[in-house]
Amino acid sequence: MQARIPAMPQSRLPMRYLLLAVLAIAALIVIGLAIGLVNSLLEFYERMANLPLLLRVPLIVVAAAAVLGLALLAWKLLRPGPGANRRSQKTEPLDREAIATRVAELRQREAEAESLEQELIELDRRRLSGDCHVAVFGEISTGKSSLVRALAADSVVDIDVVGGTTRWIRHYTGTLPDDRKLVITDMPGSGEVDGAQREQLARDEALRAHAVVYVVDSDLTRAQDAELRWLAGFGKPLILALNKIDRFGLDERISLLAALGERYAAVTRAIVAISAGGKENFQRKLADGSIERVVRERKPDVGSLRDALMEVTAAGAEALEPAREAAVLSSVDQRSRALARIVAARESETIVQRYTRRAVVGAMAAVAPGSDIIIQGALATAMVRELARIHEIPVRDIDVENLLKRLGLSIRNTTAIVLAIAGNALKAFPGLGTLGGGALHAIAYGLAFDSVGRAIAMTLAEHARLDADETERNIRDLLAKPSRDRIERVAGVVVDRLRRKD
Ligand SMILES: Nc1nc2c(ncn2[C@@H]2O[C@H](COP(=O)(O)OP(=O)(O)OP(=O)(O)O)[C@@H](O)[C@H]2O)c(=O)[nH]1
Ligand SMILES: [Mg+2]
Repeated sequence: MQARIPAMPQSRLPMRYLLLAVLAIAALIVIGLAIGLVNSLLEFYERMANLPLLLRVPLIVVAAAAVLGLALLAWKLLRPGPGANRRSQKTEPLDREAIATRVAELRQREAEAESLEQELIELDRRRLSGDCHVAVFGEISTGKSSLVRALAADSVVDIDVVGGTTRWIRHYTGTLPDDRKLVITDMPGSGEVDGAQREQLARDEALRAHAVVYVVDSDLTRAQDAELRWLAGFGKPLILALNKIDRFGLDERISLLAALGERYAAVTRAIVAISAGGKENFQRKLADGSIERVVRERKPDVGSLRDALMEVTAAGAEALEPAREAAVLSSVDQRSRALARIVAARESETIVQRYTRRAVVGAMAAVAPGSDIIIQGALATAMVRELARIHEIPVRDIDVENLLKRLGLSIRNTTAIVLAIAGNALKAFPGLGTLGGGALHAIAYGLAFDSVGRAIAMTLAEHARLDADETERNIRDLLAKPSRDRIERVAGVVVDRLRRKD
């Protein structure tokens, strides 16, 4: 700050002249080029006009084809790829119906989607109630409960010096100076050690409210800054309340508020300084000379916050509903996508296991099991199709075919490695070694098939398409370090099969 002020004006003067000179030269060059271009165009036009028609027409056709070809090439190079398409899908406005459908589907797939369903029911319930909800949010012990009590004077609210006093979400009714009622929510504080679950509870509730009061009792920490900006991102009215101002002197108060204003005016609707009250301890000297410790309620001073609340909720719950709904839907959308990914991973595991089992059994039935079965096998195709369906990714037959062809080649190149792993598996599991070469091949084949399935599932989950390069990389990784669990499972199928044969 200091260095910027004195030196700048003088040192800037010669720079400006230099800049002006450079600009003037650049302007002259541009004008010269433009004149040259116009001249060339006119000359070209004249020469074309002088050409006989028989020569002129083919020239025009060739030029038009060249321009068209160039445009097509540009379109091919610049058009957004499938990945970009998928990304833009995510920024589309949230579709309530699509989200509800996904949640219902997840419920059918036995996913833990009940809380998401409840969230949507609560969304409607609050809309129909017509109440205006204000959430009091902030880190532990910043004075949220004291503030709720000051705003909803008749309520009994838990207040304690010990952080983490409020453990559940509770609603109270407060009355504004213009007699309008607000449902005010007290909630657990964020930033509590081991309080991640309660913090999530509070964050979800903050999204359900029409407006949020973010309470701090000093300048914001990095974590508070991030939390405030996260809340602001939902576009709902957000008030920053600096609490416990009774602890600051007037100068300190003014400079703190100015600093907050500079940083957060753009993301909040109002920044207010308050004293929510709370309890104060002091000592009193009695007539007999003894000292008595007294705890008494501090007188709250929350007028500026009441005014700010009156202003931000003036339009009423209905007007604030779209932003509230968008916030809740965005949360449900994110959570349901995350859950869908978990369910897809779980279902993929089952599918890969099922098909690997079938493939191993098939391979043992064949005379000389080899990697070609992976390429051509109807089993592999069916597995890819099922995996794609689970990940909700449409795939064309030709894409599946091409992918399997390519993976078959790469598996063939790694057959030696797979056989070596299978050989080690035979050694690692006593008794397997006596099963002979057929068993070795079957285990190798099972491991390869299992790796293909897993690699495809991983690629679909991460890239949302059948990316051959990525799948090959995943296969290599999986084959490089097959887990004991996988080897055991594949070997188990082989042993089981052989026993049955016996
Ligand atoms: N000096 C001062 N202390 C306050 C004020 N408001 C609250 N406090 C004190 O801050 C401490 C925490 O108050 P609570 O209202 O329980 O804070 P909370 O944010 O609800 O805390 P948790 O529920 O534990 O997250 C208590 O000791 C209050 O007495 C205030 O305006 N000034
Ligand atoms: Mg509390």
